[in-house]
Amino acid sequence: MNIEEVLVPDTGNDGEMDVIEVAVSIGDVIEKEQTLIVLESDKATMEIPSSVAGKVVSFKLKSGDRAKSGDVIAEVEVTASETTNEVQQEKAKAETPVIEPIKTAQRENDAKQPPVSEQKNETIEHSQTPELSAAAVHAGPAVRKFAREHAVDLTRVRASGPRARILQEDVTQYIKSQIQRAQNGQIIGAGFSHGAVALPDFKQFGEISAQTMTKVHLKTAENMQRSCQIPQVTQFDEADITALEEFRKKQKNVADQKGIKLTPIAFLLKACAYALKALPQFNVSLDLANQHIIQKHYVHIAFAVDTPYGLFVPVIRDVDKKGIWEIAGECQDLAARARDKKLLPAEMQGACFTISSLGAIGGTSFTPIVNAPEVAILGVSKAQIKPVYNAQGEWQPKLMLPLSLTYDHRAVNGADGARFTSLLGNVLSDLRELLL
Ligand code: CAO
Repeated sequence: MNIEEVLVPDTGNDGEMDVIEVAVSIGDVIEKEQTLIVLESDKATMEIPSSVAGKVVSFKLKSGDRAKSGDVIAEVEVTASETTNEVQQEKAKAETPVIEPIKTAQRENDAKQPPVSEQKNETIEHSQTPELSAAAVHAGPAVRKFAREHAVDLTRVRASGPRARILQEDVTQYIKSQIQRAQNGQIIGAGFSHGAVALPDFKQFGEISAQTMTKVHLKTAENMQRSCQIPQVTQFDEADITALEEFRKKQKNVADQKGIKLTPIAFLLKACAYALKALPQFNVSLDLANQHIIQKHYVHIAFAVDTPYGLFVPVIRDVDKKGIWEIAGECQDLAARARDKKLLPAEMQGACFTISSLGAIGGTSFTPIVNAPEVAILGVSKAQIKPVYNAQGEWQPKLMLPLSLTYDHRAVNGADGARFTSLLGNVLSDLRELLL
């Protein structure tokens, strides 16, 4: 077993330099000239390649250390072809690659590059698992830095430089192609890199396992992240649904005869349709590219369905034109098919507004996220009996339903937000309003 020490070569720098990156780990099988570490002085950054090929058996430096010419970087168990007789050592020395510092000017230039997020949407493809580690690819520190800043996994980038070296143009080209694919709808999960958090190695804290995210999960996460960029405000209110619940319970026999489960969601859908008609500024989408407000003259409302496969959001069309039984029946059918994964894509499209009802589960309030390009969403929490002071100066037990209306503040102003929940409260506390 031939173990050789790989040293920091003569870099032309007298003093110590910072180790800013360690590109291999103990146990890695490396090739000759593969980058081991990246050193940085106040003038330049340079990658230090290995002078031998083999297996790394020990590593003497870590990120944050300081190193100078002659310091041992690693011990490598050299492969058979890399024998250590003196002649070959001399040959190896002669072949030691020239260390070319990346000029500070170039690094500054790199730093001046606007992040891709400012140029176009950032993209990452999540569907494949890289076989190589990023450390094993051939790329200079400036390119690695550029890739890191743009959340690009270098193992996915095609190299066009000499000896399969990845150039900055290759990374730029990769980003462009990913943007193109994302715009063509070829990538699910595109856009995650915006605000992405660099993950630590969780194994250092304890046992972990990982499972691949489902397409539903990825799509939901992507939509949520995109929607979170909207400036949105949540308006809280409570509706007195004491009378509504009495009425609903009285309908139990009729409901049984019809084979329909009548739950609060049907009334909520109807009340929201009423409010969308009364306050049409909530029934719009913003077309900012063309500076248009698109007013919808139909009232299609989506409702979130919790399923073991993730969140599905089917849409009930023309809610304003339908009666409570029809709405309740459709709701039941769509929710059942969502849980069986049998919804058609068209049944999840075209909504003007969404309801997210967590009332059957619990909670006093929450802040739902607007489902763009819709401009508002109603969150519903668990109804509870509370003492309410009435106009006659008496405390009365009332069943109060918590409402959380989140709206896109670019489309709707705060006063209208309060008007919407207040109107909903009136309608839900006295269904006769719906007749007016
Ligand atoms: N307060 C108190 N009780 C409520 C309630 C509320 N706000 N809403 C429903 N309930 C009651 C119902 O009346 C029913 O009780 P009864 O059988 O005694 O009448 C019970 O809770 C179960 O209701 P349900 O869940 O079967 O029916 P639903 O029509 O209210 O809800 C659906 C349907 C599809 C909205 C719901 O099943 C669901 O999936 N909710 C989760 C939505 C979700 O995940 N949102 C988060 C999205 S991310 O923001």
